[in-house]
Amino acid sequence: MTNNVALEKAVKLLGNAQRVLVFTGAGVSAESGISTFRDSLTGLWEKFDPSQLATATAFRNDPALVWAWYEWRRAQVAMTRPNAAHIAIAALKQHVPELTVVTQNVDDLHERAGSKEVIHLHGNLNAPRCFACARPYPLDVSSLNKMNPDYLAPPRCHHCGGKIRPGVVWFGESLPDSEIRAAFKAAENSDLLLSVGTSGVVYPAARIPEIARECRVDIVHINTEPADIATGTILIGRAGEWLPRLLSETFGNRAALN
Ligand code: BV8
Ligand code: ZN
Repeated sequence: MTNNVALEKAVKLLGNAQRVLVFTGAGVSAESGISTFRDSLTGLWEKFDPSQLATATAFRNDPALVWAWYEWRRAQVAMTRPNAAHIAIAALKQHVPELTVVTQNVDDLHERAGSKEVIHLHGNLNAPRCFACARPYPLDVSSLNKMNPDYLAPPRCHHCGGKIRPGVVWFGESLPDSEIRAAFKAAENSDLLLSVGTSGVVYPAARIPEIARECRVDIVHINTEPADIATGTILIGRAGEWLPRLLSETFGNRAALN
């Protein structure tokens, strides 16, 4: 299916949709300059495999290395801006009766583009907590290291002296119950799933398009690569290009601006 045929189909689906679920992965933040997991991490982190760093074991073994990686990522996010894809997703709210945004990303770019009540399945970089007593730790932006530290001892909990860890869900950790339930419920009850910039390899988040398919929900994928597992309508290309186009073709020219 060529992109023009796929776009025509997607316009029809979005134009008729009452309950839309947008499900995003690292690809939606790529055009803001945030490295995805699949392409080699830029700069300091080329030599590490992210799934080896995004674990509690890695943090136990080398807390300063893991904390430095997350602080580098937090600085990357703080120094960039939402891109046209985040802005179009936020704008969608004005055009569809019911919109749910579920993300695997740990950045706050959806919120900074204007999306409200974003469901973060894998936590977020701005909510660190104590590794020992789980109390939240107040991180202010000024503590962001703009340099590329490759070694940064994590701060200590004011309450128990435990190491502070990033507020994300690591591999091998359970996802927050209410978030994953809300996401699965939306996947069952929506009439259109827009899956944007995700390779669909990480579970249980990757169940979302599967549940949608099992419940006969129409699915539109937007991805720079033709994901072979994808079924439904596939727009191959950048989310920052195709999402605004999809909205303006469906709702008129200024639709994609929030
Ligand atoms: C758990 C936070 C169990 C941290 C992340 C089956 C069931 C349950 C678990 C498993 C299972 N099979 C395997 C597992 C274990 C594991 C897993 O799924 N492993 C994978 C690797 C096989 N899952 C877990 O460990 C989960 N925990 O299930 O616990 C349990 C049970 C009982 C008791 C205790 C525990 C936890 C998973 C969460 C891990 N945390 N993130 C951090 O960020 O550091 S995952 C992280 O990787 C992201 O959040 C995201 O989810 C994933 C990366 O995927 P994407 O977002 O899709 O990004 P990716 O780079 O892969 O792809 C980008 C895509 O965008 C590409 O397709 C590219 O083509 C496209 N793209 C690029 N540019 C653009 C674009 N598209 C459009 N426009 C562009 N410009
Ligand atoms: Zn503590």
